[in-house]
Amino acid sequence: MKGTVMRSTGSFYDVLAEDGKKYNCRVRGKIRLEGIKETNPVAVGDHVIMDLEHDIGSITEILPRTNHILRKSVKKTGHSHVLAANIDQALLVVTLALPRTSLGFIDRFLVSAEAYRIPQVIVFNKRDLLSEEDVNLLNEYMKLYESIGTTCFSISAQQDEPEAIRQILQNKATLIAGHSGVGKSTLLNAIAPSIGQAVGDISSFSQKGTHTTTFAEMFALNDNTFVIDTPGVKEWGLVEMSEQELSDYFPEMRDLRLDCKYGSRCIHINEPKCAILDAVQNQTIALSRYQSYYSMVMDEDNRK
Ligand SMILES: Nc1nc2c(ncn2[C@@H]2O[C@H](COP(=O)(O)OP(=O)(O)OP(=O)(O)O)[C@@H](O)[C@H]2O)c(=O)[nH]1
Ligand SMILES: [Mg+2]
Ligand SMILES: [Zn+2]
Repeated sequence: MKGTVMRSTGSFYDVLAEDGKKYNCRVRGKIRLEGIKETNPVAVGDHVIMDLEHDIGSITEILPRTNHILRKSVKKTGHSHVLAANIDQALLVVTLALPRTSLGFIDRFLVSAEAYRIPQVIVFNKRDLLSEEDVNLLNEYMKLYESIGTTCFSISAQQDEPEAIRQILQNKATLIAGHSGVGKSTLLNAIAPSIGQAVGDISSFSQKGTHTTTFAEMFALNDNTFVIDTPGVKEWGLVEMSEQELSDYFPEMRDLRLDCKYGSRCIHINEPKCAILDAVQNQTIALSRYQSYYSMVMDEDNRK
């Protein structure tokens, strides 16, 4: 029988099978997708084949993935963790305060998703907590990200009816990501109360966040609409990519870089007649975006 992995605890998997029922499964034997060196062989969102014996399932095969999104292991073992597979869209929840999400973090996330050709959405949450000054900053950020083609929303998941966000989720499998405490689970509960995810307690909630959600879990909103709630991440390790490749994943650099004097060999750091550096100079490329680019190029850990 075919099914989709809805939840993984590392050794057990909840699989939503073709018959519409959920089964608790284990992995039988050694199954690995070819060329994958991740710590978890089976990820949320995977389409699998399972055998059923007395209501207990065993996953015997992982069907080919259309994509997967990785998070580098915290320990630098060279292994990565597959956060989810077969996703159509990645929605990043961010907050300007409590906790603060940096632009560097946002950019790393966008680049990771772009590298897998997964369309991105940013939700700026906790609008109710913002001062007038913060709102100005928020508007600036939204303008910046909309200008590079990212869909942005600003809401209070606690107070608003998130109808517009509900709409963009329709008929897709969407990964919900972001730091711990930004309100990912709160947002999903507002979108569909039946999800009933636990939400961080305000009294125990520190600025650092306390990891209320501990496993990635997929929920079906209807037959074709799925959302994946994930535990908060502190940092995104990038997929390994070459220096030349990186600017391909910045939409505002992608086309411009063809005009650099050194063409595809230019890494836009200090080369003469660099179209990217010129664009930063005349502010067609935002300085914050270039700074993110620069720190990623300089980050040895990401090099192939
Ligand atoms: N003021 C305000 N608080 C919010 C809003 N959304 C969420 N919160 C609060 O923020 C805290 C964290 O919310 P969660 O939904 O648990 O955050 P999370 O992103 O799922 O966190 P992890 O599961 O740890 O990754 C809770 O106390 C929520 O009540 C909002 O729009 N405004
Ligand atoms: Mg959560
Ligand atoms: Zn250049």
